[in-house]
Amino acid sequence: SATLEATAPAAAQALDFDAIIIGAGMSGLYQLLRLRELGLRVRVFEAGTGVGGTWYWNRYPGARFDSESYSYGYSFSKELLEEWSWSEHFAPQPETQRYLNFVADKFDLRRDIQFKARVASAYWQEEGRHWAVALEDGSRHTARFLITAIGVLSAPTLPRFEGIDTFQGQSFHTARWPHEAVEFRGKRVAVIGTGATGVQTIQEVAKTAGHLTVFQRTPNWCAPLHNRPISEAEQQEIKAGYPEIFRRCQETFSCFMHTPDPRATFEVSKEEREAFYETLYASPGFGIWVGNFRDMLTDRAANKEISDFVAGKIRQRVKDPKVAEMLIPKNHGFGTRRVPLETRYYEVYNQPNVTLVDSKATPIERITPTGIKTSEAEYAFDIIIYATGFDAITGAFDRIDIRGRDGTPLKERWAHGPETFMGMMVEGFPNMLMLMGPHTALGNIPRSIEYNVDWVTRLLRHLQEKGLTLAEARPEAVRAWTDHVKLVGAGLLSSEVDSWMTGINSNVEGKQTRIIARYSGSAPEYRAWCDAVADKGYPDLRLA
Ligand code: N01
Repeated sequence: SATLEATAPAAAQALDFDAIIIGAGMSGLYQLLRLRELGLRVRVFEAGTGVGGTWYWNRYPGARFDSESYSYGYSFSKELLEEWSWSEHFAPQPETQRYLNFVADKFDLRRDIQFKARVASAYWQEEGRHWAVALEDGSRHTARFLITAIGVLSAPTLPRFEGIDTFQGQSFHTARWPHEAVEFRGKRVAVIGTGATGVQTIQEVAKTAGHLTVFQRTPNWCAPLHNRPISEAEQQEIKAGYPEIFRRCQETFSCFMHTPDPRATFEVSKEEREAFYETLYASPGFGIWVGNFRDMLTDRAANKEISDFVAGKIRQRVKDPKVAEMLIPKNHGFGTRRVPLETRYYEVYNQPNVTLVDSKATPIERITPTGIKTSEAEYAFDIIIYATGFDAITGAFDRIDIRGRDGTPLKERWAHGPETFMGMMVEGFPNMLMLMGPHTALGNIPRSIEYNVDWVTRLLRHLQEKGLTLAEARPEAVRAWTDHVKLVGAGLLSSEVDSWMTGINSNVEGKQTRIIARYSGSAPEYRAWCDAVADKGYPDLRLA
């Protein structure tokens, strides 16, 4: 019939590729490798000049892991695990970039990656069942499947300050840092923003800057990283222990090596509680955030206990009591936003070459040719660093003109918040698979990436084996998943706080209303949902 005609798939060989992957970060690289194993013709389009995604772009001073290096790398290849040695428990960005280049070389990935290729649009073609992808350079490419590997924090945002283009010194967004070294010695430097990025930048720049002025709008609760080099003995232990490390990451709530303590805060005595907090504060990594008492992020009184403890630490570490108070968050509890991990961050504010400015009390009014003007004073700078974050989770999607069936823009489909099936599929956007899309489990992200890539690969193998060419989430499945995501997000103290995790970005129009943008249930629970869908033969998808 005419209807059947109109939706008949194009012959595979008439399409440029079987799959187009957008992005050559950790998701895109691994997905390319897996799809090659299916014998598919794959092309990766990458905007940068090299592989690595987040670790390619974020070259700002002090950038490093907050996850243990050996829990963060890929787990899929024994050989790779054997060959690569991390030098520090929390590796610095240049090392991670080297690692991802090593992976790209080892698996000969570059021959299917086109660099300096930013995707401008992707339109679903119902007739022919494929995606038509256009790059910014005007070239066009077709593929049966479109796989987005565009990251969660990849669309950087600058403040909408007047005069931002008039500044005559050097200025950088941390996620668009130049490939050449920037010299701070003797310079007057401003950092705007005190999220995880700002904290890492500040503690590094403060070492050499002539004078550093930090513009803080909202203080965050930070905790010590306790990084150190990996000794030869530890290296051997780590390599022998990989199966155990990754087994543990599979079992924990958010794929870190740390997992919540099964006890509730007030089940233990005050002394025991304090001792536990002290131990966590003295331990490396995210233990104090994701290995704390199980009710820390749901019970207000429990959250106040740990917040008071960390506030006490800040008061001990910062000499000027007025500055210490400025650094203690007042509008949200510990852990309800992403906890930046730090190395002598608070001590920076005891240095004579560092000034903290409260840019909530005295807002930045404009950028001038020579510096920054607040409601109270004018400052002269040689360098301004914008550590102002990202249009998170949906931002990278919004920057591509993606249109599904009937030409519906994805942005429009998600106007009131994302609706997905398991964070990987969207109804009305057939054959589009998202890696780390909205409503997936975040946590220790590479663990989620590997899982999602494997799930997508299994689906594509299924289609291949059955001779099918279309997969689309059914509307009722999308509704069920979206409701589930909302349910597990309800009751979390973090859902009541403005942050990129709740979809807030003061610099982006339309991002002033909190949404549930991520999946906040446990990773094992997430995997159980997704596995069940595949095990049952994909009843939640329309396959054709
Ligand atoms: O971004 P952010 P980030 N005027 O959004 C301020 C991951 N990460 O790049 O809080 C003045 O957290 C803004 O102020 P406020 C990690 O998941 C990982 O730091 O909105 N200030 C805030 O202080 C992290 O959570 C690692 O009031 C303005 C800051 O800029 C995520 O990336 C390392 C402003 C933005 O903080 C994002 O972190 C680093 C304005 N107009 C990051 N606009 C590792 O694991 C924004 N701000 C290694």
